[in-house]
This record gives sequence, C-alpha cells and structure tokens, in this order.
Amino acid sequence: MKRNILVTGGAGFIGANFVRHMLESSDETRVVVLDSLTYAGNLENLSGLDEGRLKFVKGDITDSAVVDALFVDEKIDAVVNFAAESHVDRSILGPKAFIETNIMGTFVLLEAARKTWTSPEALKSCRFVHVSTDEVYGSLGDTGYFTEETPFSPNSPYSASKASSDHLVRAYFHTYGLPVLTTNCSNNYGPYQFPEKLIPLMVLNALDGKSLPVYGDGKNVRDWLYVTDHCKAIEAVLDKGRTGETYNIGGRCEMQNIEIVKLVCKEVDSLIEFDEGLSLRYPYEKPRETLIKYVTDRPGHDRRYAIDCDKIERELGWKPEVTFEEGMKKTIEWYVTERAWWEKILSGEYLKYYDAQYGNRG
Ligand code: NAD
Ligand code: TDX
Repeated sequence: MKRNILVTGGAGFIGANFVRHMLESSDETRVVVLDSLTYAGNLENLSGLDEGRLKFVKGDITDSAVVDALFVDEKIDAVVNFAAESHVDRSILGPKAFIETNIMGTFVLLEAARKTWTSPEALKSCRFVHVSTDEVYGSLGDTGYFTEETPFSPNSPYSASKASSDHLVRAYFHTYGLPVLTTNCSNNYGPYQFPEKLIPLMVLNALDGKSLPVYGDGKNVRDWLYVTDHCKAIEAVLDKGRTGETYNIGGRCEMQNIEIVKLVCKEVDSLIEFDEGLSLRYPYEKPRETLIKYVTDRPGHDRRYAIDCDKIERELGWKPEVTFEEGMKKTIEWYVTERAWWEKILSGEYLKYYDAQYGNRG
C-alpha cells in the first residue's frame, strides 16, 4: 500500500532513526519530515537517504498554516508525531517551550488531521501515531511495572506536557473518532542521540577524559531500549495497532544509572587499550571510573521506571531484539566513528549552553 507519512521531529534522534528504518522497510513509503530544527534537530541525521522518497520541510508544528497546507498538498495519510522538547533538565530550567511544542503543537496536528481526514474512507485508512514516554506514569518504588492502565502522575514539566498531549490525543478519538494511537516508551539510546542525554554524554566525556556527572546517589533506575527496536515497535503500531489504544514499549532492561556509567568507562578503557594510540586521541589514561563525580540531584528526580510491554508483545508480535550489551557496543562504536558529527554539535552555541548548565557540576 502506497502511503505518505508525515514524520514530525524527523531530524531529531528517534525521528531520524525512524525515517531511516521506514525508507528501508518498504519501497511503497514516502516520508515528509516536518522539523523546525531546534538545537536538537540536525539535517545531517538524514544525510544519504533516497531523496526521491523523502521530503524535508523546515517548519514548526505549532504553525497551523504550515501544518494544514502540508496535510493537503502532500496527501498525508499517516502521521508519526515525534516533534517535542525532550530533555527533562531543560524543562526544569525553562518549561515554556515544552508547553508550546508538546501541547500546542500536538493540538495543531490533531486539528489538521480532523479537518483533512473527513470521509469515512479516510477515517478508516488513515493513522495518527503519537509518540510519548513512560515518564507520564510518574515514579515507581522498588517493585512493580507501568502498564497501560497505570494512572498518569507526571513529575516534571516535560512529563506533564507529554501527559497533557496524550490526553488530547485520547480525547480526539473519543470525541471525533480520529484514528489515533499512542505509544509510551522507556529510555532510548543509540546513534544520533543528542549528547545531553545520559548515555551519549557519558560516552563523549569518557572518550575525552572529562568529568562524568552522576546525579544524586546514581541509583535511579531506567528501562533501556535500543532505538531501532523502538522504531520497529512504532512501525508495528502504525501497521497493526488498534486505533484508540495506547501501547507501552520497553526494553525489559532495568539498569541503575551508576551501572551504566561504569559500563561506559569499562568499554572506553578497553577501546583505548586496543587502539595502540593510532586513531583515538584521548588524553586521559587512568581508568575512566576515576572521572565519575556525584553531583547535586535533579529536582523531582523520578526514582525508577519499568515498563510492562506484554500488550504490544501479545497483540502485535513485537519484542525487543537488541541486548543491552550489543546495543552499547554499537552505540559507543558509532560515537567513536562519528566524532565529526558530535564535535560540530559541541562547538559554538551549544557549548555555551553546556558550560552554563554543567560547568558548576564538573
Ligand atoms: P530530540 O530532542 O532528539 O528530537 C526532537 C526533534 O523535534 C528535533 O529534531 C527538533 O528540532 C524537533 N522539534 C522540536 N520542537 C519542534 C517544533 N515546535 N516543531 C517542529 N519540530 C520540532 O527527541 P527524541 O529523543 O528523538 O524524542 C522524540 C520523541 O520521542 C519525543 O516526543 C519524546 O518525548 C519521545 N520519547 C523519547 C524517548 C527518549 O528516550 N529519547 C523515550 C520515550 C519517548
Ligand atoms: O548528566 C547526567 N547525569 C545523570 O545522572 C544526565 C544527563 C542524566 N543523569 C540521570 C538522570 C536520569 O535518572 O540519568 C538518567 C537518564 O537521564 P536522561 O538521559 O536525561 O533521561 P530521562 O530523564 O530518563 O528522560 C529520557 O527518557 C524518557 C528522555 O530524555 C525523555 O525524552 C524520554 O521521554
């Protein structure tokens, strides 16, 4: 079946991995990326792709004139909404952009779909997948899992804005019969992740012998999923999910932050051991673990996330395939090979932000 998928936020981390995956997965798919290229959006994430089946539009999801026109002009029959402000620490420093993009932006997209997909055929064949997070459920104690029935209890401006958008999506199904589906996923990692998030930040700092800032006691737990597994899950939801439903997606891979940071240190140490100083030019030669620094905790820091993904496994036959060990090897290798990608990011404007935020921590 030929289809025109609007991928919002397609120049970001998961969005770009998803565009790559979808163009490989089916010749019948044409992708239109709508992305405003915030600090987190990077056109290089989409380089080398088949331009015949990919169109990039620089624009904001809160701009209804742009979004409405795209739906009509590009004959959009599926939406996957990744566009968001995605970093919890930034939402604590400045929540406004989170409210605007994550809530108002989702509203504009839903309205465009409601106005365009009016015929019974469209309502049957079109799909609107909203990509959300497990953080909407709040924090777990030492036991238990988030299911699709867990009540929302968001604790950061980021998760509150995502929870709000999830509620809007739900309402458009019940009120207007819009063919929507929502996914709530755990922490992703892999290529193209912006180096403000835990894993790439630690990899880059370990490579270059910089301080490794661990918040609080380092024992907060996240459930990790390799990004291509997330992309496959979204594809399954897009193709086979039941409209009006939400699907939890997780890696069944709970790790304490400090375990991850220590693992990164070991991997980077061993890389350097085998490199014989030829291509890796990292100055620091002591074990990387000595770089770990416990710093002031994140305000309202959720203690533990863990996803029960029985529903998507049972109904759609998806399950995580990449083990954490494999995923971390691939990820570290990618950041070692793609030094030019991240050095560009860490230069200039972003560096100023980075120093302002983390300078007093390291
Ligand atoms: P990201 O920050 O790497 O990318 C976000 C992209 O959205 C960027 O390309 C940015 O330019 C774009 N964008 C931001 N505001 C926009 C606007 N107003 N209009 C158009 N484009 C805009 O984020 P990510 O980590 O790839 O996350 C993608 C989605 O997945 C988000 O909705 C996030 O909430 C969700 N999610 C992320 C994770 C994770 O671990 N990263 C886990 C679960 C869910
Ligand atoms: O320098 C750090 N030190 C540290 O200890 C950073 C950046 C993070 N942390 C901790 C905080 C968290 O417990 O590591 C954990 C992971 O932090 P982030 O990478 O900021 O991710 P998190 O806050 O868990 O949110 C991520 O997963 C869910 C994504 O950023 C969200 O977009 C997604 O919804």
